[in-house]
Amino acid sequence: MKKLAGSALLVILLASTLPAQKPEVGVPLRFDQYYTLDQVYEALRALHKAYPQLTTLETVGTSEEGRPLMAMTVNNPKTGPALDKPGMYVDGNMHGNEIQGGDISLYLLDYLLGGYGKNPEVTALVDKVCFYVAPVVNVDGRFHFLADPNSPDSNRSLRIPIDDDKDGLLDEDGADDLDGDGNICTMRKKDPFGQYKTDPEEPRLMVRIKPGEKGEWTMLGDEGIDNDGDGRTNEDGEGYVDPNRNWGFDWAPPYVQQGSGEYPFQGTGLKGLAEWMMTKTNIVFVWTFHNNGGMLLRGPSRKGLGEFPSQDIAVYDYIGKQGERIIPGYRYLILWKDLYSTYGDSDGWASQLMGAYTYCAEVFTDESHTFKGASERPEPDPAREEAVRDIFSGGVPERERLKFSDSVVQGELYKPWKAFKHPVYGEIEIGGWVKMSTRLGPPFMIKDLVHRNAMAVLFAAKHLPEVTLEVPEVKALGGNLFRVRTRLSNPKAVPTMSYLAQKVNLYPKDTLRVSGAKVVAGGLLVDAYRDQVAFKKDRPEIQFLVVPGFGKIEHEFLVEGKGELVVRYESRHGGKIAKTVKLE
Ligand SMILES: [Ca+2]
Ligand SMILES: [Ca+2]
Ligand SMILES: [Ca+2]
Ligand SMILES: [Ca+2]
Ligand SMILES: [Zn+2]
Repeated sequence: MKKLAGSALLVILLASTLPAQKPEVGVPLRFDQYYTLDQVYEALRALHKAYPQLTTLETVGTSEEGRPLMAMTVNNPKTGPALDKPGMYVDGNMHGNEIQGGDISLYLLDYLLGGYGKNPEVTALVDKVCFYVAPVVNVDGRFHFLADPNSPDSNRSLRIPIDDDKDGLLDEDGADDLDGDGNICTMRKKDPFGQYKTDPEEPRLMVRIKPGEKGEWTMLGDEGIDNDGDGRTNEDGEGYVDPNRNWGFDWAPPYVQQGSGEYPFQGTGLKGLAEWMMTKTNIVFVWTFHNNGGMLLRGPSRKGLGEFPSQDIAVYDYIGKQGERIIPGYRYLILWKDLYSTYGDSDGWASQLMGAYTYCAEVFTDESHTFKGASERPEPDPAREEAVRDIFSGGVPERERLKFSDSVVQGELYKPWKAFKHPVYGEIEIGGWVKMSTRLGPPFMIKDLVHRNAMAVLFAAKHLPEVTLEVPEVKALGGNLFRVRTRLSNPKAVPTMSYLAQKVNLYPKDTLRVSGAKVVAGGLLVDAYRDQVAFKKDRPEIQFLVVPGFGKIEHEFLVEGKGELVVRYESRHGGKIAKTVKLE
């Protein structure tokens, strides 16, 4: 062995004994692993540092445990202030364990900012649209899900202690990582009178026995002990306040809607976010990322809220069906009808109180962890395709997911059963699906998922209203009298105000104002060929209107005067435009 100088030896020793340095988060961001909460913050700061002109980074709320809820605005100030452009709002990770939304949001930001000035489509979009992105809504949830032992389904809640079992104690008995492997897995016990037996096709799985069959196992639920000695195990874990049942529209108490919290917007971060959103009056789309099942859901969240106006459904269908094509395997569905009814969710709040078009994307499909070759797949059954209600029962069986784990990620998703001595149950076994399974694709799948979901958002963003104002006619009628016709047109799918917002008179419609001359009469031009005008009786110089999707709206004014006439259009969702014409 070659003799090493003392200092060189020391370096080698240090390198081999110290833990690897956490790689710094730099731009462009990487999507080969899920970001921890700290890395999400770092990534947002890195994006802001790299693109200071195009971004604003704000803390819009503070969580129960004091963590900042951060949101980034992407707007090019050279093409106008943010509020003068149609707004696209995106958030993710409202449920603490549904972490992909955070990564999709970061990808969207990185893609927009990195592509600006390079890709003409992206450049045009950033110049036209204002993006509001809150990658992680449940910051405490993301932190704890990744840092603490969990199952794929735990740590969804806001960190508001709730006495779930009404015993006077708060969050006194959550699941426990008995074997210290960082996962909350499942407990089973050998029991000749148990209700389960070993799956004959897959010895790691258990199946329920049929009447007359001999049992082999009793399933004891999530890993854990009875922390408070009340005879029940894991009956009161953290929360539970469901951040997507705590919004202030159509909220219902917990005895009607489980997990709704003690009152609407009890979540401090959630409240801050909602208040911030309310100031962004230009938000047209609210796109929220959850997991899982491969669904692009639109409202209403409850049947009792009534169906959306048909013109709005046309918009939802147009965007939703294109989303299905961009993200293979995803289905565009209706929340209450195809999934379940919910009270107090963010979709209802955003569509009914902000007048936004709202999609809830349940990302990650069972199909993506299937283990069937193309020739092994059953022919599509048209009857099943019709029955979208069967979406959960039609999932990929555990056996198949286990084969996927074995062969595609070398067993990483499932812990083999291992003996454990439980203080109450005695000799048991612990094993099953690990935290980073089931709802979350393994890291090699992240990039495809974040890219396709971000592209569905971009398709919607491309269909935000793009209003043009023309003055096709200034006709002298003699004296100082002129006939002026205006045309507002929009070649995109989305109108400048949702029909739901119009129906409930949620906020003032768009305005078209004529100034610089006396407006004698003015109104909607119903038929340009026959000169039919629906004249507005009072204040004809201000017209209230909505520019439809893929359409136009025309007005006619009779004005008296000379010189310059100014026509000004203002809209929450359609921007601001002014045009000057000469009366001569
Ligand atoms: Ca309790
Ligand atoms: Ca464990
Ligand atoms: Ca207990
Ligand atoms: Ca426990
Ligand atoms: Zn969710």
